[in-house]
Amino acid sequence: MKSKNGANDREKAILVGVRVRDDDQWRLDSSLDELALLADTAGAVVVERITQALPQLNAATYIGSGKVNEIAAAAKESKADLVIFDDDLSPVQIRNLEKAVGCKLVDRSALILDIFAQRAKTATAKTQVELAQLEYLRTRLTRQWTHLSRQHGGIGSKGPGETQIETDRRLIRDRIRVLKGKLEKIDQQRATQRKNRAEHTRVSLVGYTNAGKSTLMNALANSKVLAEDRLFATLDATTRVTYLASNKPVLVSDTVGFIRKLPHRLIESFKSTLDEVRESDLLVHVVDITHPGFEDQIRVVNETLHELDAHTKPTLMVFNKIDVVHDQSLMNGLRNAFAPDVAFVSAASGIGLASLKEHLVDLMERNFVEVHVELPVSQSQLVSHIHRVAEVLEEEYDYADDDSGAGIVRLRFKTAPHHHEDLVPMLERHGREARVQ
Ligand SMILES: Nc1nc2c(ncn2[C@@H]2O[C@H](COP(=O)(O)OP(=O)(O)OP(=O)(O)O)[C@@H](O)[C@H]2O)c(=O)[nH]1
Ligand SMILES: [Mg+2]
Repeated sequence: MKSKNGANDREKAILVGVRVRDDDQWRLDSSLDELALLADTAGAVVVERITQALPQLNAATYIGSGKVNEIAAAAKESKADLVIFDDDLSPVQIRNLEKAVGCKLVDRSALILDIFAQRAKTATAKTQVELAQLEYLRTRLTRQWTHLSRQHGGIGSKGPGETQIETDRRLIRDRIRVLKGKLEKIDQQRATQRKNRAEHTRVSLVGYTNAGKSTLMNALANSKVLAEDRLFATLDATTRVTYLASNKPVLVSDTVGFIRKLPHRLIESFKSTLDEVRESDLLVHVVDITHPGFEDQIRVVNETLHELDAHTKPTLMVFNKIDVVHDQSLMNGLRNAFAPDVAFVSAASGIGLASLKEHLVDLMERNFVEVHVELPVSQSQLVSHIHRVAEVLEEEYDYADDDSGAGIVRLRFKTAPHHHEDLVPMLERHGREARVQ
């Protein structure tokens, strides 16, 4: 990793954060702490932090002109290579600020995109990141183009810049089309894989970046997914089988971590990876209880789940890293707040894993749907299918008195919501179904 090399070849960065109206200082500080981690992950070394409280934002430069001068002076003084803004800026604001400050300037989204680009390993992740980057670039080019065309506007003034930008835009558009096509193929492959695994109950590990999802996945499934003390160690979904208390296997998926102000286009580009979350039966929301801002992180994860339309899924809250925390009253408070669907673990040392599995079974049982159905015995294939995807609690055959072999089978079974959805049309066609909550 670049950032582990000597400090000399690392870019020097100044961080800038803004507090608007009633944002509190603590929240700004913790957001800047996180921005510093992001900068480090991207390979830069932070030389200074500059903050400003503003009654309202400046359309042209985001911050006030006095602050712009202060940043310019600080950049000169510390020989900074770049300035990183904690909020997203418009292309115009970036251009104005770069001119005034005299060095490269990036916003939070661009920084996150850069990290994703550096860290993407799998073909899927690389394709998703490239798409997000091009979408980001495209919005910039569009506006720049408007700006240039106004500058050089008028008859006979078609400047070379404009032609170049038009060519760039076309190239970007073409490339975006190719990447979207690639992702569509990946989506189809993944959908087929998911169909092949459809008999299993599916659980996704979700949570803030660095919460310990991959470590937990490794502990649950005995796997060796990369887990490290870096933001965005995982950029693609990995799925493994694990066994809970019951003899039915479940599929656990480790996914990309969430972060405050995750660029929207990244979420869209990561659709293939995040479909895993959307199509799960249950979620395990992993929280780093040692992080001072873990409550904020929970909120950010919940908001992102909302954006993915996965916020209504049955969720087990799992507070991780309890090997480091010994605050009993904090844990009691959390247990009460999230009861009954809460567990405390140390994924790294294995503490609490048995209890986590019990909680997961419990959550599953409470959210699974119980079905009573009567089917003609001739529907033996459907009956076998039910045995595969559900836990059959009762099964009773009733044959007609004649020798025709006709008769009915009464079944009572419990199954995951997604199996129930698939089964309903089949059951409606062949039997009389009664759903019991
Ligand atoms: N002390 C302690 N550290 C842990 C525990 N679980 C994970 N960690 C550490 O937390 C860091 C992040 O762990 P990961 O499993 O990579 O976290 P992640 O949620 O997968 O992170 P991303 O993939 O970046 O979103 C690593 O340095 C782990 O060793 C734990 O139970 N206790
Ligand atoms: Mg991970």
